[in-house]
Amino acid sequence: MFDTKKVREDFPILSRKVNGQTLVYLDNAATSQKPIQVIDAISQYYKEYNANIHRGLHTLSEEATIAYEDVREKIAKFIGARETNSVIFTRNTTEAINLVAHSWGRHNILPGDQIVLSAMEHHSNLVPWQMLAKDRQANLAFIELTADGQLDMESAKKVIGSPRTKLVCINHMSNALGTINPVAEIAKLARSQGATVLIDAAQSVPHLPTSVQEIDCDFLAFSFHKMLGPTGVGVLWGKPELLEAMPPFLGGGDMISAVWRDRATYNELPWKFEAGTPNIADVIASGVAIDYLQNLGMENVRAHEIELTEYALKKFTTLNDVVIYGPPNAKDRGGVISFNFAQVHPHDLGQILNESGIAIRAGHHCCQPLMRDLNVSGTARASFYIYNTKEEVDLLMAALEEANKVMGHVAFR
Ligand code: 7TS
Repeated sequence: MFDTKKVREDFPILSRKVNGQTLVYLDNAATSQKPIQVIDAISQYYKEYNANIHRGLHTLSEEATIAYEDVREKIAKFIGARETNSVIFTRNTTEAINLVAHSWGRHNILPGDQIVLSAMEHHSNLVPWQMLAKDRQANLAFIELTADGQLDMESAKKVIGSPRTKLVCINHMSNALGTINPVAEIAKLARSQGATVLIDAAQSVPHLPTSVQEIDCDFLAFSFHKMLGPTGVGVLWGKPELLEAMPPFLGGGDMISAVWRDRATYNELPWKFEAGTPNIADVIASGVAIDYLQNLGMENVRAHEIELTEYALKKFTTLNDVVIYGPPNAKDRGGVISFNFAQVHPHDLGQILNESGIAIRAGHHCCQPLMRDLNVSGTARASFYIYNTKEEVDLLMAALEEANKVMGHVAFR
């Protein structure tokens, strides 16, 4: 296990004050904070070797190209992918999923086909499929959830088992419930129907050891800003044979092989899907984020989160009038705790906690259909990462107790 106190020293933002109190940052499911090593890598690139990649013959361009392409290799290893050219850089998870919806979806989904999702998908893994279904006259079908916020596997078998199922898109870890989904099992079910599988790994790659070979999926999408990296870098991993067969998503520079007035041939993988100048500095810094996580060890990252989540869940049960969503056991969930108090609106809670320097999130978490199923307008959500401590959980609990006392009382009057 790593030393959390030592880890914290690498994060300059953690020593800032918010409303006179030391920041307690518990909004990691939205975006993580960045260690100084990542911040420095960005400025080092601009200070020392800023140049466009893949084009110049000069030293700066060569250095930038090597640094950029090295990150692709690191990512392939990090997610257990065999081929480096199966890693495509995008802006974020959302763009990665849209790439598949446009490029694979519009060439493979036929009228009457079924796209299977779950009832706990983020809008990013829902709206692109709604758009595709509308475009192709296909249908969406949903795996329902159990009362404790897990996938109902009977429902999964039934829905995926339809002979019309062509595509299954599911998150590995829910940003709203924290649930870790049995994605390998889902992928196996899908495969037995000959369906293609996309995993929204936005919450899992930052927090769990991940292997695309073990999951045996066709596509996997995630964002670096949730795993110590900068904003503006996402990844789509895809099986090379699928990516080879897909047309480009965006047209322009870098994605071509040869261009005539009336036509073009396309570059090979992965560049076929990377039109225009990419986010060079942030991709390079994302490589440093991977180094950081690998130094800690992803098994240790996971163990730290189980420990914190178990600790927090136990403390939550001592609070009055609180409902916790998602699985009761920390081993079935990531470091995300969604909750509501009977008498306090989650937005009020967020504001009150902010007065104590505690950053949580309140709202629908981009999961409006799930909120409707839960019959709530939103939830309050605390989410942990490598630098969070039990002391911070204690501060959260004390602030929640106080807020419930004050606001619950106001509501009662
Ligand atoms: N999928 C899941 C499961 C997510 O949690 C998020 C972002 C996305 C997709 C989209 O990622 P992006 O990088 O393209 O924005 N989730 C959250 C959240 O929970 N609060 O803010 C963003």
